[in-house]
Amino acid sequence: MKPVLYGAPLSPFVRKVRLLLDFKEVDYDSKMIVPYATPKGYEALNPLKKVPALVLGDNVLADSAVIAHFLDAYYPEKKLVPDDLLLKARCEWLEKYADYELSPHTTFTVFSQRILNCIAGKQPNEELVQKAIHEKLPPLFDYLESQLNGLYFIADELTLADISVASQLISYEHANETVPEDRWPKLTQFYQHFKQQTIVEQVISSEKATLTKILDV
Ligand SMILES: N[C@@H](CCC(=O)N[C@@H](CS)C(=O)NCC(=O)O)C(=O)O
Repeated sequence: MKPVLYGAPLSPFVRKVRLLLDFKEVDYDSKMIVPYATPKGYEALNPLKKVPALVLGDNVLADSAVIAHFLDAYYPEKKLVPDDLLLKARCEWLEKYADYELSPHTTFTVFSQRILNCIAGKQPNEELVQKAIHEKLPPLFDYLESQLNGLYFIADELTLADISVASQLISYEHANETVPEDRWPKLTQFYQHFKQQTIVEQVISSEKATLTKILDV
């Protein structure tokens, strides 16, 4: 029974689940659901009408964190959530930090203003974008910088915490912004290393192709 992931690949929350499935080498199907334009009936999969949602047989799950933790336990090969209780809690914290602290700025301001507005034929509000880049994100990046002691956020291995943070930074980069290396060298090194993995390169290049296609229309 293959899981079916509903969502749009440019969503960082969908990307998080896709990357988790790809790293775990789990075969899955995808169904395109465009956020803010969900088809009638989608609320049966996610009552908030947000992406992602996941269907596995007769079971339906909503919310990227819920989905990711379920999938990690359901397919126990190559665990991406640590078993150790304290490391697991730290992983959950960093995932929550990415999903709820970074995303309002990386995704819902910078990416939304520059990319979604462009797709909708609207001008970005650069004032909001600049405020996110220069006022809102620096303290959040400072915290992430303080949490890194190498190439990963937790111990010496890839976890869902890395995937969650990087998923937000990928949206930021799609909107032509990166973390400046001179101010946040550890975060930059983490992100560059994360992106160099073949699985991530493939996801990013397919997203870039999608973006080019949408923006060229
Ligand atoms: N906490 C949720 C956030 C999901 C989310 O906000 N998805 C956005 C796309 S990036 C969405 O579907 N927005 C549509 C809406 O708010 O109506 C998760 O992790 O799944």
